[in-house]
Amino acid sequence: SLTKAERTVILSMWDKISTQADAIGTQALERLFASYPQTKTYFPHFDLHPGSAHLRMHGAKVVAALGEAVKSIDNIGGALAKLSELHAYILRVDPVNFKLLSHCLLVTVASHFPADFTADAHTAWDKFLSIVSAVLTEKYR
Ligand code: HNI
Repeated sequence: SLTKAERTVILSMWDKISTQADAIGTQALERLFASYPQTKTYFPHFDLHPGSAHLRMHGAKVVAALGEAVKSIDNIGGALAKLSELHAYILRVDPVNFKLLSHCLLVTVASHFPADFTADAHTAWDKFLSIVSAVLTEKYR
């Protein structure tokens, strides 16, 4: 779990991230679909061209969910319980894809806030995204 120092890093960087939430979500998805095109198979009903309305809407939703996790950083499982059921029982996204999206989110945050993205911040975000991914994949069987 996150140390007190790691929570502090996440909470303080979130203040900045939330001002650019939609752009960060959209860009992370653009990186996901460009670098790992196999992930596009989960979105046959979306227009996945860079900057499309679907990408922007979905990017905003993903980052809003991360914001809920940040707000409930001591109870991420509770905050994302509904989403966990959606991804496990309805969407059935293979868990390997969470590592790919987490990586793209990490790179996007780093590229927006290079000065904040120290090695310690990198560690904190990597752990936070692993916890979120573990919650969203824990109901698989
Ligand atoms: Ni995910 C829907 C959040 C990882 C495929 N996803 C959502 C929604 C949120 C969300 C929020 C919208 C729910 C709703 O409408 O009620 N997804 C997250 C988060 C992560 C994540 C926070 C990890 C950090 N999702 C993934 C991954 C994939 C994925 C790795 C597949 C590559 N998600 C989907 C699909 C949908 C979805 C598919 C449904 C899209 C739609 O609107 O039809």
